Amino acid sequence: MTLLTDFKHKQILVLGAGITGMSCARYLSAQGLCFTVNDSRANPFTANYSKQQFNEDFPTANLYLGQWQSELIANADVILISPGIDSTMDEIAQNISADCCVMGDVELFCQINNERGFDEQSKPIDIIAVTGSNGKSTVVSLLAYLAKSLGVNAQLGGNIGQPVLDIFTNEKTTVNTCTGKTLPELLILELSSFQLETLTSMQAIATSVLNISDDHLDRHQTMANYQKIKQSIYAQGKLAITNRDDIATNTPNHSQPILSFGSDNPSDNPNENQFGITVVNGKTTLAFGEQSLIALEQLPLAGMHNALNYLTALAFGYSAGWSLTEMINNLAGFTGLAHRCQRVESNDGITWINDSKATNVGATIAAISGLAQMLSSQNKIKQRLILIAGGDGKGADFTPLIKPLAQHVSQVITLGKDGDKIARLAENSSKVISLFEAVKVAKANARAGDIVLLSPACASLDMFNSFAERGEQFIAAVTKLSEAN
Ligand code: UMA
Ligand code: ADP
Repeated sequence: MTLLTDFKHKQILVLGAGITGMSCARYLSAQGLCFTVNDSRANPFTANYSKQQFNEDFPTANLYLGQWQSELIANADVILISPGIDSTMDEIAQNISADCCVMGDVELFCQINNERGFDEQSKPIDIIAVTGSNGKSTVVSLLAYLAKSLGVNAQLGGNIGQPVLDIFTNEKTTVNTCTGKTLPELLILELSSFQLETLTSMQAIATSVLNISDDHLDRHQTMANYQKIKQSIYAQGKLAITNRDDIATNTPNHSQPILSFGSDNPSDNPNENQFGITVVNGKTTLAFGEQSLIALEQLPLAGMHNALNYLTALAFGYSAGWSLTEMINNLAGFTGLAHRCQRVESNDGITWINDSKATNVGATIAAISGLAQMLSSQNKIKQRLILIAGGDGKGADFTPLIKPLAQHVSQVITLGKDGDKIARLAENSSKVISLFEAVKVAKANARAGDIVLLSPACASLDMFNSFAERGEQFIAAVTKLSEAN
């Protein structure tokens, strides 16, 4: 019996009515399955969606908003839970029956995808899967860019904001104009720790934990637990891609084939499959084993963290059988994603950098070190770095910031719920109540040539709807004050 045939006889409950929950609803509805949706918030929908629209789209589904429904949870045979919902919270955990199957949307996708392998008419979609504390979106987007350049019919999915079940929901309606096929041949999957918590059935070609630094400890409690959840990705792939600079990314399975990347010289032993950094004629260059690939100065994304992102993408492409030469030829065409260390236009001689996506300490350290490295390589020792940081720290330990702040940052301007905790770590800090004020204070203190970096080390949700909104407001403030010059 297939999973979906089995689902016909089950009470299915979708917990969460956000991006994920709605994609589950679309998928279940397209399969003609009955389901109920429950969200603890009174109005979880975005401005262009409503309860009335839900009832029109899914006339046979029930929708319960405003609180968790203990009876519904207790009676469910299958619960499809959104990643942002913690299944261990009392109101949920205490009501789930012992024989209820709790899974995430990615798990459901993978179980259905695996079943495609049992049917002679179909074939599972190949998957490459990326997790890590930072760089996931950059790496998967770079991979998707390379796939397109190489003519591979690939699709992005997962935490990047594209729920995977939509791939199957749209199967009958979306035809790729180049290939004439309805499904992609490859899914490039970004996975958060939340999604990994409910995932066990993925059978990927290759997986990677890019790096591990303190994040989401308000949910995962300890670093050991967070690391274990991240590492669970490796058991669900044939080949593991690990980071030699970060032992926390190692795979616990010692018999698994491994490719690795790191900022050191790669081993020239071809059996070790190492991507790394080497110096050729004085130029820092990406390399694979003894083969040098491309000088970093020819690539648009700066900083050692981005050099590692390039190497990871190459390692994934290599594991999927793509030509290294073709990938290298196309690497420079990818110019990066918004809100990740992006320069903001201004006419005041100050270099304003929007790194609003730095929602944890690791990302902010990478930004500070990358910019400090850039200043020193250009011999700009007199230029100063001013940091704007703060927001919702998600229970993080901020102390790893102490050293980079002392070494490279002349002033820290803090805001938001946990701004004070960051201010206490620096000698020269100022507290403000809005992002606009932060930009004003930075501008008053910066000289031409200085860098002002928004890299909050915190989530944005205490003051903004998203990191993107925070970044947009930063750009607007810089532009407004620049025009007033
Ligand atoms: N909800 C409750 N009660 C709660 C928590 C949530 O009712 O206590 C409801 C909310 O009202 C909302 C729904 O659950 O209606 C939201 O579910 P969700 O938080 O899982 O969010 P989605 O809209 O489904 O988006 C999720 C991911 N969000 C989170 O993991 C928090 C998105 O990642 C992802 O893009 C999307 O699925 C598609 O896969 C965002 C994210 O912030 C970008 N991820 C974190 C990160 O990158 O650090 C992990
Ligand atoms: P994620 O999807 O994991 O959040 P992003 O690519 O969106 O990763 O980048 C998030 C933040 O992390 C940005 O501030 C970015 O500059 C920084 N960053 C990107 N790649 C890395 C990396 N390899 N190591 C540390 N920080 C990184």
